Amino acid sequence: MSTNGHTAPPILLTIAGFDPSCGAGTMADLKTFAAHGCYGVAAITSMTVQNTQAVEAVHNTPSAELREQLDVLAKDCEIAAVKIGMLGNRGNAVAVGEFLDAHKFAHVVHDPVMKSSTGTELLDAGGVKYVATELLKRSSVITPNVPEAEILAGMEIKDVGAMEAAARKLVEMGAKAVIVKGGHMEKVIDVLFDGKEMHHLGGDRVKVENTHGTGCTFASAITAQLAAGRSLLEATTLAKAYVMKAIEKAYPVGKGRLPLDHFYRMKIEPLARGTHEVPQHGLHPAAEPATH
Ligand code: PXL
Repeated sequence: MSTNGHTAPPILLTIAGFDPSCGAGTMADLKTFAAHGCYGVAAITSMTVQNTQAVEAVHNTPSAELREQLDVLAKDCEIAAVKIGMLGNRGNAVAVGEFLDAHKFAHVVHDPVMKSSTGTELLDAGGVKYVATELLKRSSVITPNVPEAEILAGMEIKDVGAMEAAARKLVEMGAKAVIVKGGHMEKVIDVLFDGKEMHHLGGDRVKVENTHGTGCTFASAITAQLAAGRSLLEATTLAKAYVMKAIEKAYPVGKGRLPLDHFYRMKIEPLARGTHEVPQHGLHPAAEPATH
């Protein structure tokens, strides 16, 4: 093993789609991991063709290739936790299910993405069925939004009571814990059920409609907090605070939805450009500021 004496931070694996505009999917996940001091590795389930305005096409990774990506990482890195996002289709969902069975990961956070915020299908019907009957049993926690919880639990959700009922139903179906995200509801409450206790997580209404990648960011922040040893309730509370702040600080990159500012914390205090960052042997002369 090559080492320089430094210890690696927790290594987190995201299994999700690639969004070239980098607001959602693996890139949102990797930015969130980095913002939490973790090292992210990624297996791509799907190459989406999208910008901040729309998803124009979806090219799912062939399942055999996804398997190769997962195996090459697992045989090399000590993975502290796994985050699952867009799967694309049943074949890829099954590949992920088999991967989880082959390696017993300490934490698996599954955001059961089904559609993009602009309405494009990101998981086929067979995939939805596999998630409901098989994959949800293999996660530490699943984080559906209300439309996804309606599909997985097979019930209509109109209020917080129904969000609770759906969370209970998903636990009956085999999920260890469920967070039903109420971002689409009148009252912005997330419901967390761990099979024993029901918790409500409140929050200010932030403009989720205008942003992109909030679900990916939330699930990734939970993953990082779980890997840091926090309880699910603590992890979720901290992840919610992080995502709300990152939404508040979202900025325009293209002409469409706003990507979050995953690194807002770095701007609370200006980054110290201290002399400690200058190599001991000094900078190459070409890098010195020009004299006037
Ligand atoms: O936000 C859901 C989502 C997840 N993953 C990928 C996406 C999207 C939405 O567009 O593109 C790759």
